[in-house]
Amino acid sequence: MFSGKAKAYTNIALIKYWGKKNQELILPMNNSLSLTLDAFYTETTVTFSTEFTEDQFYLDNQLQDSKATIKISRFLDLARKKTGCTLFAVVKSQNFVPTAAGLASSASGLAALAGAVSAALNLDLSPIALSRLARRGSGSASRSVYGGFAEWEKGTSDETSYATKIISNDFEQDLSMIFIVINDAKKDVSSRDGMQRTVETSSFYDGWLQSVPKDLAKAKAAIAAKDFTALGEVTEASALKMHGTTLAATPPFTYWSAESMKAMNLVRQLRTTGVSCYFTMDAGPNVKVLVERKNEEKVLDELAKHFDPTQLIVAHAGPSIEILSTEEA
Ligand code: 2P0
Repeated sequence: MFSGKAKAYTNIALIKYWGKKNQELILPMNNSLSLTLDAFYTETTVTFSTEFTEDQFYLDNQLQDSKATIKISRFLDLARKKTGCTLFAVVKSQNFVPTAAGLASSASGLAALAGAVSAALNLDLSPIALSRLARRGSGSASRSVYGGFAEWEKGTSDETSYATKIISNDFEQDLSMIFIVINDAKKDVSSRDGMQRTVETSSFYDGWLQSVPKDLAKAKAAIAAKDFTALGEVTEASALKMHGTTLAATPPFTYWSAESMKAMNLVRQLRTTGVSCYFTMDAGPNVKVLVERKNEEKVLDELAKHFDPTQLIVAHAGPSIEILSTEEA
């Protein structure tokens, strides 16, 4: 019996990943840049044993159906192939999210799975190799291998597409990200389907791709200079451009709800009163507000006038992936 356990934190992209050029290998169309956060994480244990007759996947103590398990099996196959291991595995994953807010993240989940399986099979992977493996599970997971800021280099092949840490002189310690949790009755378009539809049909997609290198350079320069305003401006611009592409897809779609718009407007209003803060959004209606830690209370107080306190979750920069144990029995 071999077992490994890992803990990985989620990350939020400041420069977004949106679109794949290779869906099988998960090679993205553009580089992305993220901040790993401390508030949400996943702990995963993978155990291989001769006694198991199939792969099983438990999420938050619930045995998952065959659809969810097949995805995990395919991912395990990548690691099994590396070592010639033919054993079945039991995967137990626990998502740690402050409220029942539906913020489960594939970034922390697939990064933790990659860490746990590599520990169980003694793959002895470098951070780059672990990032490449995590990427095969979910693109954004490639960035959760690192604490603080990370950049996922799009690359041109399985070998050359991976994330690396951005050296930041601890700038990330000055930052807070406030999640405004917006639950919406609308049927979701998954990020996987949404980005693919956009690549294939959106007349705005070329504009998105052209704008990313400049935004990425601005974000990296802002991090190097510890320039919060510049980082906030480019973060908000990247999110708006990404979301703009969905409006020109066929059929068109949006992740924004009326509550998302209300939150974004509040952030803009706060800026007009001299409080520096910026928003970003991902493939859902929640809004995340980037703010300097010194202004966190001020922004929270203002948001609390318009949203229920249970909708507001504060996160700070989080650490890199942790391999918690490797056991052989
Ligand atoms: C990001 N998102 O950069 C972007 C911004 C959502 C919007 O990465 O298909 O779960 O598994 O590679 O990583 C969410 O997509 O997608 C995501 P797959 P993933 O964070």
